[in-house]
Amino acid sequence: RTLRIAVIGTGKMGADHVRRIDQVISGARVSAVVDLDAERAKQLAAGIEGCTGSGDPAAAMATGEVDAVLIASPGPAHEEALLTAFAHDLPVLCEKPLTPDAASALRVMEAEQKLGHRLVQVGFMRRYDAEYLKLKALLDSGHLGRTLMMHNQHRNASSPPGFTNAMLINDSVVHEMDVTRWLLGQEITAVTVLRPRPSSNAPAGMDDPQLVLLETDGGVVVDVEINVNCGFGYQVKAEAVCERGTARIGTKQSLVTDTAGRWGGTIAQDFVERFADAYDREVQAWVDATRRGEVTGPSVWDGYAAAAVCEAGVRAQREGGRIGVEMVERPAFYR
Ligand code: ISE
Repeated sequence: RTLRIAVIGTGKMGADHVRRIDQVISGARVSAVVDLDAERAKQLAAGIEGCTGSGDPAAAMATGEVDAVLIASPGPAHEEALLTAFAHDLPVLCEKPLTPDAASALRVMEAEQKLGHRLVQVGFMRRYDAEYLKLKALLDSGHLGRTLMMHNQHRNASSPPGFTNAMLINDSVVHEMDVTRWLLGQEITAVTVLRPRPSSNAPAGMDDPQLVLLETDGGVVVDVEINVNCGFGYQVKAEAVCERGTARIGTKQSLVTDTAGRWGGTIAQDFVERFADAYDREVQAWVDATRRGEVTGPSVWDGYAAAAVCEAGVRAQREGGRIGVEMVERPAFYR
């Protein structure tokens, strides 16, 4: 039966997911959209058959007209929405970050364990990106030997209004924290943050770019250039340095032109464009699993682990030096 989805939050990501479920994904439809700005929700709903728009997530989840929930509101609103979904036993795809800090992520983890079954897939979409999947398969195959280091570049054309140093970690570098854990199958144990002089493109009060160093319990060292006002476009690159070679992604040049004495191509301008296929695959996988009565993909444990690393990252920004990650032990429930 067609899955009826409530989408909570209709900002850049939420609106894109509404379009995706409505036009790209099979086996599901958007039955409700919810936004603090109820007018915005109603406008969006008006374009979709059988869809209602409103301003209250709890009321939307209580109607009995919803089979699953996609949470795309800002991070600080996630915990309440997740706990409400749990109360109605509704499967959830929750955009990253799971919650903005480790304590709240831990509360969500405890609530899900109390239910006795998993309900949440966390929206770490890079795990569904074709290039990242190839890199993971290669590293898992062992052909290059053990991974020793990873170099990452994470660049945005510009940061949205209100973006802060903490969000640079919690909203942006959180992706590298998750893919590091996923690619290597290791936990991150320490974070160090270095700051060059800020770019004159950086908004007042924000230090951009920054260099974030992660260390793992398997002895791998990972660097991340986070650079969210680079001006020229959206770029995510990663290179694994292994014992018998290196592997690089994000350098793809799908169309190269030669004209008027120059050669070149284009650069994606934002994550909605760069990761469009990954989001499609992620949401389709969630819908398919939900219809089978299963929960797959990144779990609340992954969301919690990333939040714990973020917390160390934000402390490293504020206090300087190398900050150890504090994490509870992985519950058997998430093994
Ligand atoms: C945004 O929230 C994302 O998730 C993007 O993937 C990231 O590149 C961007 O920096 C974040 O603000």
